[in-house]
Amino acid sequence: MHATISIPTYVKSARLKAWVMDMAELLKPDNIHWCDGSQAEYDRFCEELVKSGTFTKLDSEKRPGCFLARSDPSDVARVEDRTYICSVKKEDAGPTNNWMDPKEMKATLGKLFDGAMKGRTLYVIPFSMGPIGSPISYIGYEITDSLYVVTNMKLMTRMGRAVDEALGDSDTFVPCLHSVGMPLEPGQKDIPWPCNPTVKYIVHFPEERLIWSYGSGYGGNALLGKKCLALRIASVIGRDEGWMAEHMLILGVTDPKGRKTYVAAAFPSACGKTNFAMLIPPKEIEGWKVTTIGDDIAWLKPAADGKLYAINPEAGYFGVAPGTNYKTNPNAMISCSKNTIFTNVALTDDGDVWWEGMDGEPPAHAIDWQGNDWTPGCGRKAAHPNSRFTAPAGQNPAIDPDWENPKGVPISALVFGGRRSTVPPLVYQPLSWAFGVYAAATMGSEMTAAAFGNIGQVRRDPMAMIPFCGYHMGAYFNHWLDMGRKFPIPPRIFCVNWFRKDKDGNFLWPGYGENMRVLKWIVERSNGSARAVEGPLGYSPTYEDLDWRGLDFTREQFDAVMSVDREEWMKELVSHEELFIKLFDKLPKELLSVRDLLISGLYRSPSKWQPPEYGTVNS
Ligand code: O2Y
Ligand code: MN
Repeated sequence: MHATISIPTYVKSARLKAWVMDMAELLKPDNIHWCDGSQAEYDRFCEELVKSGTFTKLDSEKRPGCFLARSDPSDVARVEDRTYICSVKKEDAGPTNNWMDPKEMKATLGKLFDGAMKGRTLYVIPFSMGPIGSPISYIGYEITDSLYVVTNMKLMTRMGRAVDEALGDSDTFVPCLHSVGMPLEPGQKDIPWPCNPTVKYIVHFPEERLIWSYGSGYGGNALLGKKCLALRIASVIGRDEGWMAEHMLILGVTDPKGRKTYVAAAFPSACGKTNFAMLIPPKEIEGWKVTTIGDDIAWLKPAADGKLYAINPEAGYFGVAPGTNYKTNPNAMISCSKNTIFTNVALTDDGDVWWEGMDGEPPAHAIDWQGNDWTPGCGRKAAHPNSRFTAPAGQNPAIDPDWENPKGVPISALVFGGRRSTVPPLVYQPLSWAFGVYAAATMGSEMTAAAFGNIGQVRRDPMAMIPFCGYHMGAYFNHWLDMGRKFPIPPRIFCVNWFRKDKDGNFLWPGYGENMRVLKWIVERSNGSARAVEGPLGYSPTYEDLDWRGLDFTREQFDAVMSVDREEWMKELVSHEELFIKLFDKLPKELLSVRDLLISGLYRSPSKWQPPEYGTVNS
């Protein structure tokens, strides 16, 4: 006996109704629930999750409206090796994506999904990526058997009846199918974190704009609006429609005269992206303020006024907890102080949460992310390194007043940064859009964990999009070059590196709030008011061009973090070859010319270049 569907009368889309009915027939759930997205529904679901043991309610004074979930130890992060782009032709997915023939993949997954929701409830989640009704937004529908996913989607997206009403009788939505891959036999008791410990598939069909995810209940594998829709599928839609879906934060900078400049910035995972999105300027940089539009994803569209407009398609933060504290990111700490779902952090004896790197002393005792007793010095981490808080974006004290503006905000600068202990300087501005695309295409990060290779080895992560581009990376570079031709004056491109170290392994730049000094120069430069000198990589500030009020940072220190070493850069440019050879069939050959120009620029400069003292050159 399987469930019958009762589709709300306000649901009008024939395609949507047919898809849900087909899926229900395949998945064979015991019950079906169409989410209305109301607070009452969310509260009821949280109560159910507490009863089933998935959620622990936290202390209502210390963390009002907050819950803690512990995942299965086999299900703690995005699984890149199980993520597929199933384009019709293999060459369209490119060499940086896993690929399988879509028919073959559908046959494999069709068998897994057959009866996958037996003993469970099928939830239909209507969601909008971006403000409901914005011309830049996109509607998705996620079918899932995980109530944890439903509650997280409520915080991360605009979800519920208003989306059904906005869709009306249109057929334009992205169907997203998700199952934890653990059907229940009659009488079988459920477990707090159902998943399939051995079989996981995160699959995208770009031509059909369709997503199928099986076996995992965690983060980017299961909250399908985020990486799957808003990046992998949206990057394909953007390529086809002339816009860009990017792995970028968006922030607003207000200067002392009240003028606002918006900046979008791409950093690979583990480079302090959320901290930069919520940066608090040092008090000495008087009158400057940073506000947040988004911390992870930007949709960027050219508008009729010749400018590039951006929205944050998300409505919440799925932020990494360890290392977040009132020094590194006070705004994130306040964002997750209430109405938040925590996943895989530690539970303290007084009903609060704790993670490594939180302010103050560690608790004398806690329950760790696996549900075991934990004490300081026990030799284990209390929180999983990829533990998360899911918090509503509106709780960020620095949220920008225009974060839900359906028009988006005009972007003046695009910033790219990797994690490199040597080679790239603190900041520079490539000479042109094409030089900027080259720099972004070749950005990389040194491994901090052995997940992808040897520690210290550089992993190329073009535009921080390697795990998230839904098509061939070479074609993606071409799309970037094309986009630059759409504007009378394209946004300025900048490269930053907060992570350069000296010979003894000490960071050369203090980072965090001090990054405001670099951001201020970027903003002033984008608005045409900051000076720069031309060097081998492009334009750079001199020591005099950065605002040093409140920071003791000498000219020697500045030279050390800004220098460009010809030998190092020659090796760097040679190492780009590996990526270019990999992508050669679709690589825009313009990028090879840019590299030639960079090589000749390096030869024309001193072997160790640093920004000259102001006044010694024309600037
Ligand atoms: O492991 C996951 O599922 C989360 S990954 C993630 C979450 C929020 C923002 N960015 C990322 C990322 O990997 O870039
Ligand atoms: Mn991310």
